[in-house]
Amino acid sequence: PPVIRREDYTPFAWALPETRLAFDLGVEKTRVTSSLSVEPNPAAEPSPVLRLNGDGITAAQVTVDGAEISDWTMDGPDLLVPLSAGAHVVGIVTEIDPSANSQLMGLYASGGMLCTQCEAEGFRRITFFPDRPDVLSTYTVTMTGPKSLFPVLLSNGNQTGEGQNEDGTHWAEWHDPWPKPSYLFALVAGDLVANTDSFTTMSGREVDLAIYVRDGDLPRTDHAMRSLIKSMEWDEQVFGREYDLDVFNIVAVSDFNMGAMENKGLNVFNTKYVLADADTATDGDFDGVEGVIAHEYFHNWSGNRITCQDWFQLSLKEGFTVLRDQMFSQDMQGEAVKRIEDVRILRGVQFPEDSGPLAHPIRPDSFREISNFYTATIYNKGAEVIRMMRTMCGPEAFRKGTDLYFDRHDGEAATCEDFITAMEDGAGLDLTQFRLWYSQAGTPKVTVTMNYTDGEASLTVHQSVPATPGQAIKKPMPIPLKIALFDPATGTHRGEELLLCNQAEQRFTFDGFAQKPVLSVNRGFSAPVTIAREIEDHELVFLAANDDDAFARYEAMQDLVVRHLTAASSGGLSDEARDAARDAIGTAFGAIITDSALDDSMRGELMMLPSITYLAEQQEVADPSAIHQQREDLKAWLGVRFATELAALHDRVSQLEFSLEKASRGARKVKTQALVYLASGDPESGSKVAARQYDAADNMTDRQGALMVLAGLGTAARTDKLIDFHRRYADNELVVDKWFALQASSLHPKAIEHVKALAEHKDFTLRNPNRVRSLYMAFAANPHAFHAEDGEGYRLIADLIIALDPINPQTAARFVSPLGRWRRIEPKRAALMREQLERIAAVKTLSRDTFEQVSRSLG
Ligand code: B3K
Ligand code: ZN
Repeated sequence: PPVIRREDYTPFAWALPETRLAFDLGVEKTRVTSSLSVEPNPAAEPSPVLRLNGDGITAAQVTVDGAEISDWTMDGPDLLVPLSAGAHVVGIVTEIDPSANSQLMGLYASGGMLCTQCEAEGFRRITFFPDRPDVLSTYTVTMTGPKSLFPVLLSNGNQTGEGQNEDGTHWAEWHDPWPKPSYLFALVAGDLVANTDSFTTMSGREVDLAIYVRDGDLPRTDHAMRSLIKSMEWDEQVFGREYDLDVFNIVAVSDFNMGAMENKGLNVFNTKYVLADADTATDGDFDGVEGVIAHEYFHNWSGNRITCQDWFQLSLKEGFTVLRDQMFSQDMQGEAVKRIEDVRILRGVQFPEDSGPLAHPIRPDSFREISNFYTATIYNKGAEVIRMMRTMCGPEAFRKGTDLYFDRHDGEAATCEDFITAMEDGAGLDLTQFRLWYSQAGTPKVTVTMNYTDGEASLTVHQSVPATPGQAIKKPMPIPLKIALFDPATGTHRGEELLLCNQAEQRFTFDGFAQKPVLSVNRGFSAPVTIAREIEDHELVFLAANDDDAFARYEAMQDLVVRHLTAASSGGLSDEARDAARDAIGTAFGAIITDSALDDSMRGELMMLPSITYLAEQQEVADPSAIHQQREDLKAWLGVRFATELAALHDRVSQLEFSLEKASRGARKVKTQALVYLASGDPESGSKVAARQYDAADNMTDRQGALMVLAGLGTAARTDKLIDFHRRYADNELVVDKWFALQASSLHPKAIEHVKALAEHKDFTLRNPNRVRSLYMAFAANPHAFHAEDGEGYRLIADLIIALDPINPQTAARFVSPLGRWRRIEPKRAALMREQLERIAAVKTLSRDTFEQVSRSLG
């Protein structure tokens, strides 16, 4: 498959002011008749042919200005129509089989309904079209189909007509007045019911809201509706953005490759991000719904009104929209805890990506398959980069910058450069050097050392950006570091400072200290970098107890544990050194679980040990089983050392009534955290507490938490509760997904055997991405099982990739990156991982998606 390069961008030769689509709908056969009005694009080189992209489709008929033509040709998958200069109407008929579409790109069938997914290049599987984001057109869509099968017919924009036919079919016409690229097209036809509401916009326009689901799912849509309304309000208040159609529709679909899709006026969602009630969804699931609803809604401005010139600009809409949804969730749920969660995701997923074979800048320079670039780098690092702009200029100036961006580029297909320039002009930033964040991959490493003499503290900040594939040499970047210097005697500091570090090495001095201050650095995670600081354990204990920046407090606790586990798992830690480190960790941990000034949801964050992935990331070459072992040992030690306090904590929070309020949610978080340590310290009694928590649960958070702990134990309660859980929720596919995931991610020594057995379970299928992910993503993210010494975990994932690739290449390719980490794993396992990558590479019929990921990983 060819490489596509950013530098090769040229505008399309033709403009398409209007697009008419008529769908004659059937699950096995759908006929698509398009009518494209085209005219030469004055901004492009003229061309005597109109190139229309296709993928796996053939044209039954092609007309130009009403007359059938026969001199059209195919160039690979694309249709070429010769055209003289001037305006024309090109008509094309295609026939497709939605029921055979297992890739879930284009028009496909899911549980009897028909739906679409077009981003990035799915529209070309429906009809021939210039399927690129910079060709904007106004769409009018007519759908006709049997009313019994498809009582609901939806597309983008506003409904403009409907009617019955004598043969039992009916039809609907939808018109979207906003010109849009083809990737934002959507169609849904099915037997659905709706939760409806309405919203009055800031200028007083009434918008009808509807969330469409299968019949039985209606009671689980209230949280999604509330989230939508809150998102609409928030975007008006915080970004000044108003909604622009008379309707906003959301449809929930069970078979979906990702979370959701922001199609204009018709968002299509994975059921996982719509359906939630206390019995079937955890607090985390509730937050996921709120965050994804917000994300897709916010795309209406950052993505739809202003879209991307080409797919290299993907972070223009995704990075910005992730920042917007993070800010929204921070406002809804509390700033500190949400920030910690977002950083945990960044470090757990994006940092490893940035230090591995798939590293790429947030604005990539080339790709083979764009689906492979919907990554944590484009999304989450992209959000961090824009967040840094906001940190540097402050919220008011930032708003001026975004206002200018929306104003200047409304209705356009823009570039990251356009966004940067609008920020410079509107927010008053000079981003000349900052642009490097768009072009350089790799997580900067920052080292901070402090010299203290005669009342003066001087900080030396050194930065380097590691080499990444295709980028050997890097330049220093502007890194905004928030710091504070604490007086250890008083436990206070004299104000936060923002240091802008933009050279390889810099020195900052501060004076007037009676004794050596304690450094709190990268407060609020002001820059997406790794920090190495010279600091004593007792100073970290001090910060973990006293820092007034919640993130920094969390970070101090993490650092304390990371240092110890890194040393312990690389071997050669003396007994005295271990005791000293555990003592320090114990002091900090004890303070956290007993500090009555701390709210429980923050307590829950502070109690969490760093993940194995994050710990492995700290070492050039890691031994996952050594890290796992040391981490488990520490957990058990804490569980024993604090058995009384943890039991008391578990008791206290178990008294609280269920509600979705902050205090009650915090209590649930701490409840399962306490259980985790108790069970680790004493599996027998922990199992009893877990079984009690399971039985007493009146909500999924407590029930899943208890079952998660039980799934890792070898007790009888494990089997009992797993059977009970499946029986209780057998008809709820999202909860059955949890049942698979809990077993695949368990600490049980036989997790790998369990996964093999579950793959044969009657409820398992490769056709449903949620189910595949619930078993195999959970497994690939379970280090002790995935990294089994004999390589069985690697083989299992390779087998999956090979089996899934012909069915759903986009989802299959997502499983390559866990194997691609081989360079950072100890040599024996690394060889076994590589061997599996080579086995996949040897498959002749590999999809473009999987081929690209495997070859980069071997590279
Ligand atoms: N824009 C979509 C992602 C589409 C992924 C296509 N492979 C969802 C989102 O980011 O909001
Ligand atoms: Zn998005």
